[in-house]
Amino acid sequence: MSQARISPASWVTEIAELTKPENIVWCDGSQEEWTRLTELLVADKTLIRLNAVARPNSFLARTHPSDVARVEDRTFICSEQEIDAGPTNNWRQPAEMRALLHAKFDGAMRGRTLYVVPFSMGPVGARQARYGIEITDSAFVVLNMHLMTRVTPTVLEKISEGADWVPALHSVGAPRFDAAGVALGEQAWPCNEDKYVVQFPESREIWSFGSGYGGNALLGKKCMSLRIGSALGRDEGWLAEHMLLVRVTSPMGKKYHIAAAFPSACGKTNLAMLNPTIPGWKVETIGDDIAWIAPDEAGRLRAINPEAGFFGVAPGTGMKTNPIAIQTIAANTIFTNVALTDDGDVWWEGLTDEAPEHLTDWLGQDWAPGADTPAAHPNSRFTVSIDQCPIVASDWDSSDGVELDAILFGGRRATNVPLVVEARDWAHGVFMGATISSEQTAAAEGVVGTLRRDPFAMLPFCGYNMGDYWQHWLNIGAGLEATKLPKVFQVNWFRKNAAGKFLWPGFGENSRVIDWVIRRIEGEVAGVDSPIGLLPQLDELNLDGLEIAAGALEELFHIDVNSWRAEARLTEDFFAGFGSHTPSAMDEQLRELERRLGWDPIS
Ligand code: OXD
Ligand code: MN
Repeated sequence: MSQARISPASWVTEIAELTKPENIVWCDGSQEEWTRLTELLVADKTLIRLNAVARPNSFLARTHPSDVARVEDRTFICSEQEIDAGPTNNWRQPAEMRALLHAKFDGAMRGRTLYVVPFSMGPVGARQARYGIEITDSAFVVLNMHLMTRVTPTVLEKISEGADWVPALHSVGAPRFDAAGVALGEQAWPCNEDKYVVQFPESREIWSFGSGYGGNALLGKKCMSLRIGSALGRDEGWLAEHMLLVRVTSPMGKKYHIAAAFPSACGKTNLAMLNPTIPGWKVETIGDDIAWIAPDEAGRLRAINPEAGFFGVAPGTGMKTNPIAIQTIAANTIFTNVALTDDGDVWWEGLTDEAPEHLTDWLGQDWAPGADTPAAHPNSRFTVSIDQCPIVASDWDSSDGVELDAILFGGRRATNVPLVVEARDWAHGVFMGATISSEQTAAAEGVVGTLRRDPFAMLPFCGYNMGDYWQHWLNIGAGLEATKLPKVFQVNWFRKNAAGKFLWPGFGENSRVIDWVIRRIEGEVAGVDSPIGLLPQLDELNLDGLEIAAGALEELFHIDVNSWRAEARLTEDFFAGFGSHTPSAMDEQLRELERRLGWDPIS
């Protein structure tokens, strides 16, 4: 459980004594701070200022080639009991990890500035907001936190009035001097080969060492909003989810709110900025990565996006795939590991059909079309404030959040999973979330290959035992009236035909699936029962103006009973991995699926 905390000032003093920085700066999230730190980082070559006409107030950073992504194998959940971290997390005994981290952080900031960044996840003062203070020795992290969170001294006032907060300590792990004061030299992108991203879910603390990149270092995101957030949600009766959040307005002018969980790199940002191809529909963005969902006084689930920015994957983002994202990043954006054009702008694979004739790639090397390596790193990113999104909902940061009407679960499945299927009830929806998966390799149609399971798209982000997390989802539903719960659907944009071609065009055409989801909410269409849930009758889908190959629609909804039986076997093994922590309701759902597949399981 959360312990009473020392004051932020005492914590900063304690950490400064351990890390021994040259100086301490308390950050306020102001424009002046942005200007000062960007100038500092341009001067020391951490940032390249982009062409001010093409991309005003925007910057490019190139990381060390070894510091380019989240480090899941170096991410730890240090609960007191190993079983509370569960089989999907790396666990270390907290005292052992604390001792190890103290040794790592001892002197880690010598010669550097220690920045204190007070931040809020969610609107300051909102019921669902939670506060944190990140200590970091990276000015680059401070700038990214400006865009991704609400950095403001008001958080310190709230804390002094008694609000709880999460201490989040970060160091790139590259001191400029050793203990004897001997200069160690400065790397272009300081980081450490030995990395630790550590969450202590009981004491709600984060310690991150060795990386300056993304989710490893911007501690408000995955570490606080998901790993610590999920543990808070378990104890306080709410849900911290890896979900986008959108408002959809129908041609009748009625507004609906949808949250959707997809594993990383399955198009969450694209769906969050959906450009509907069917006339009369409108989508407004509320969030693209994380939703905090809590029951309200009326017994409905309400959601907020705790973040304030997007940390989006650049490659594949172009005018054809996501024109809204392209408009969003027209200015005031930090790019990481994308390519640089000769006129000082950015480029990545998929931004345009053809690459410029010459680029400087993400490693700083000359690059020309036809090169063996991509110009931008596949996990290169843009960081930008959500305010810049042209379709952001005007009340995206309302303290009240939005009432959820539907929850979607999606994976990247070449086989088996239909374009859309509705859960029979909440427990069946939890089963759908628990069994999200993607094929490890593109398996042939009708054959289930090795499945990479990513339950609720939370595999790397759940701060406690995944089996207990499923039970928590069940409990949330059981505590509310069934008619007030959002409807749950499974979607799959990625099903392929036997020749390996996508059956569904995706992107803006996914609005046709949303249209069906909403007509189900309104009870305007009946669907048709199937062993795996309620499917659309084909004539219930709005396909006006869509060119789709003959037979593709039937294939998109085909339920191959043998493949589903094989999949049920894999699910059985998967559930077995959580032992007694698999809720009995999940085993019952599996039995029910098997029964509906007309299969008498040999158990
Ligand atoms: C992300 C991720 O960066 O899920 O959002 O990896
Ligand atoms: Mn994500």
